[in-house]
Amino acid sequence: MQETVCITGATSGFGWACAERFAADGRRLIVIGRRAERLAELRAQLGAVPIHAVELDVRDLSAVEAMVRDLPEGFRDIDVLVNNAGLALGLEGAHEASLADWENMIDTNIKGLCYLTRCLLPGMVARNRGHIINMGSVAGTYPYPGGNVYGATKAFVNHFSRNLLTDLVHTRIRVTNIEPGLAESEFSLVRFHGDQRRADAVYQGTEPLRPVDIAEIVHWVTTVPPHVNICAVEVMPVCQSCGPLAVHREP
Ligand code: NDP
Ligand code: 8X3
Repeated sequence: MQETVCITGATSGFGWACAERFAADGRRLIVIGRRAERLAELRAQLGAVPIHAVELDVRDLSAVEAMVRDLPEGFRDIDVLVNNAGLALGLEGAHEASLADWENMIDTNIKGLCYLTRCLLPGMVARNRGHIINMGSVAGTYPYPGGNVYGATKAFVNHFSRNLLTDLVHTRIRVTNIEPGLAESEFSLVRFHGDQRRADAVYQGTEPLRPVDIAEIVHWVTTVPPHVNICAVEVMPVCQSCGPLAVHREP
């Protein structure tokens, strides 16, 4: 039977690359994002693959519920959910960061991910079959200046993934948290509210991870034998490491 894979945030970066990777493997796809023109582009690029594209804001619970309710025949039994939609906004210290940005990150990275999970899990449990792959981050483990709420949302994703496993231990459902480090996509352009020069500077002089690197890992965790669960994958480019603990010294 052909597996159905649902990918949020498929209009760019990791999500787009995951759609290409799973399409190459002959999976049936549900691709989700807010930008309709990108969804149309993705659909055109993937050609003959069975694909259901949904223009959806994951922060909107009733829209998520409607999306699940209205899934067309052939796309209802989702085998893999890639909870990838997410964003960082700003890099200011906690005392000067934008509260609107904080709310947006919490609503997208935490609440949106919970909405998709909660709405799709009952079907997976009823079928005793499924895999939830959450897009965490190294920022969920290692703090850095200005990471404040973004890092905290990814720490939520890490712990939520582990808690899901405990709730689902009586089932065949798998849960994986992918935790990438520096990767080049539209991530920094979004973080810096469209400032291309600031975004480019993030990757200058580095060889960052590419979306295709992450897509390979996301695909791989679905291909191990059914009794094996890859709980978490932390991945950084070779040019990155975790920093030393900081000590402030008076001059
Ligand atoms: P991109 O900005 O390239 O892609 C983000 C995707 O999320 C887009 O498809 C965007 O689609 C979608 N998205 C954002 N908000 C919403 C929303 N409210 N509803 C639906 N879709 C939404 O970034 P990446 O591919 O790099 O990021 C993907 C995930 O990986 C994120 O969760 C990010 O936090 C995480 N990550 C990224 C790293 C990096 O360095 N790049 C490292 C570690 C983790 P649209 O705008 O069309 O809605
Ligand atoms: C994205 C990686 O280090 O920019 O989650 O926060 S980082």
